[in-house]
Amino acid sequence: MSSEHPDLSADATVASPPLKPDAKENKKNVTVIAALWLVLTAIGIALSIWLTSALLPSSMSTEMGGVRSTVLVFSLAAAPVVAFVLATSIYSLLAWRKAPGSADVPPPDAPPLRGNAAATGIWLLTSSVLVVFLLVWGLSEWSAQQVVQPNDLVVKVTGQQWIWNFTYPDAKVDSHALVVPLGRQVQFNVTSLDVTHGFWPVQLGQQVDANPGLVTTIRVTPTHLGHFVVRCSQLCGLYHAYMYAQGDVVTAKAFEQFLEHHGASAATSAKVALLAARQGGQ
Ligand SMILES: [Cu+2]
Repeated sequence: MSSEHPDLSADATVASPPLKPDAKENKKNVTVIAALWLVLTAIGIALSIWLTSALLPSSMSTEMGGVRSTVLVFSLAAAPVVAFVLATSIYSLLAWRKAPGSADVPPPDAPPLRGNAAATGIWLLTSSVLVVFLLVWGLSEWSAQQVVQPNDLVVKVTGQQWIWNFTYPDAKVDSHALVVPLGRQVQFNVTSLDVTHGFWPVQLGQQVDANPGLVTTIRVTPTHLGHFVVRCSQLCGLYHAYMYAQGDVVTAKAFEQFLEHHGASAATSAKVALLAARQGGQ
């Protein structure tokens, strides 16, 4: 036993004074970690740009554009921080692990951070700048989404197990598909007939709970023609996963035809769609 294990009874390692860190060795450590940090930051930036584009739903509204740019900016801001943690961790694991058969003598420690004004100052300043920047960005995005446009189109959204119903009160039209005109702000008044559901028109970039006995409002301004998906984002029972509806962003003319097709009079359809035409430039 004693030949295989070092004799710790004498406690020579602990008792001996700490070794002075080698200045040259420290410089090498800092240089390698900095190089590793730069490489990992570059990878993090590339991944942020690629994954934001590849994984997030496409943007079909002003709000979804804001969501995508916010995720991108937050990922870019996080990339150097994550890279720094990874660079120091990876280097520590590789450079300072105990080699097989080597003595149980720990390597000399670097100078302590306590009392190191430069290191703590940079740490504090970087954290503060990052937090304030992200706070200001988040608040300005949030306030931009609170702006109410004149002549917005009101759509009442009602969830029930396990379908969505969309009502256009101005045209007195009901539909199981959500059709909205391009370029005109839509105000969704969201509620539920039974349990809590989650109204989530995915590519429009907004999401809100549909609560029984309560009306919650969100707004979007569609910017692209095409299909989108309406999903339920709250677990609402057995067929929750199948609670989705088709959504379409259409021109003002097509919106008028949709209203007419669903029972609105020609005059009413034209009146509601003309508002869309005036504001959306269709
Ligand atoms: Cu659900």
